Amino acid sequence: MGKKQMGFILGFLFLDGLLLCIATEIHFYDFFLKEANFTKMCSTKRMLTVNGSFPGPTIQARKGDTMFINVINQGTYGVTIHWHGVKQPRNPWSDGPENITQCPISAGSNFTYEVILSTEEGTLWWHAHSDWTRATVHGAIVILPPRGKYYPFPKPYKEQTIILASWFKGDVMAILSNSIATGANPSIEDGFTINGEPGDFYDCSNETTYRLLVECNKTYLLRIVNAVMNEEQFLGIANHSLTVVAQDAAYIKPINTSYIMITPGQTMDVLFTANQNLSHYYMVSSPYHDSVVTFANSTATAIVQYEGNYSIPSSPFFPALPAYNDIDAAQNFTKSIKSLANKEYPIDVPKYITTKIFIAVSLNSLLCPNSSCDTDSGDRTAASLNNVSFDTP
Ligand SMILES: [Cu+2]
Repeated sequence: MGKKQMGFILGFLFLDGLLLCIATEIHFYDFFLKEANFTKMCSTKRMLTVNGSFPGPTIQARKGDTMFINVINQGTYGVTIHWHGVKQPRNPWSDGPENITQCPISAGSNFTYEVILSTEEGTLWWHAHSDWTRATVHGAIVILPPRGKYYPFPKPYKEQTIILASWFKGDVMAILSNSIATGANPSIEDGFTINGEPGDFYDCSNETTYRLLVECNKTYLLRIVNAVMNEEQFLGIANHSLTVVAQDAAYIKPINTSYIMITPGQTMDVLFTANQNLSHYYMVSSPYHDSVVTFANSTATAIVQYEGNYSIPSSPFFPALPAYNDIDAAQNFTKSIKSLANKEYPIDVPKYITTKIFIAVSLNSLLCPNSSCDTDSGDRTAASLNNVSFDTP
């Protein structure tokens, strides 16, 4: 696809008189931002993509490598791309937030990002960082261990990225600009997708449901990205237990569980073994929602399908996920996440604090002239830090 070539940097380190040779690689990708037609849930729309695909292309490197991604904007408005979770030490110029570290890449021009990997290892993702374009412009970043090293868990038979996303039948830019103009909340998504497909429970979606073919007794590594716009998600696979081994490109103490709860922007690496009877099993992603605000209460499905000869069930097995408002289930899962923090993967948490900073995060009312906004109060809601909101320049 966009990958052109690869180079090598050889670094030399003197340690206790030993000459160590560290090879890191340079990777080059081309991202063509362009509009494409997609039909889902019985309706067709034109939307911005990278290289015409939804989700966009996966980019892959090893820990410590550098990636150069040339973004060529063939769309109709300015966009930036953010490399979510890449720390980019001393390299904010390639971080991507629009109007924070760079101007938008205007239509008809290009910009080359230098994405420097340092401590990250596992799965991250990239997404547009302009308005709501990330709804359709996103993809996975796979960061393998350095050459000669391996995962701190048994080698999976195969790996698969699983990208959860929102699907809006309308144009996301129009939804956002309408919300800004009227002050009303933006309309909610029409559904959710797994690897670009809504699955059996949505209209006009049976034929395209994403299927993961598995071989009996083999173990698979799922690199899960929650690219959903605003909803946390519960995810599980019927009859199969999951083992979470990494989160946000950092290894954790393995968690055995029947479901995960993953927030928008979060990534998780999850192992599962195909150790059930030859059959079809639903992988289900549905929202976790603990407030009274309206949300898209619907379910995206994929099918984990065993290879071999057997009679196909009339309907795949369905997992028992927590109820959408099960706060205990969400918190119990989140509380079980602990850094791997062993000898080979140590962590360095500062223990002596010299300065305490209090930051109040809140949702406030922003007054509209003469209560003219299209909301119950006539004013709009806006998020703030220490009661200060933010306006892009
Ligand atoms: Cu992000």
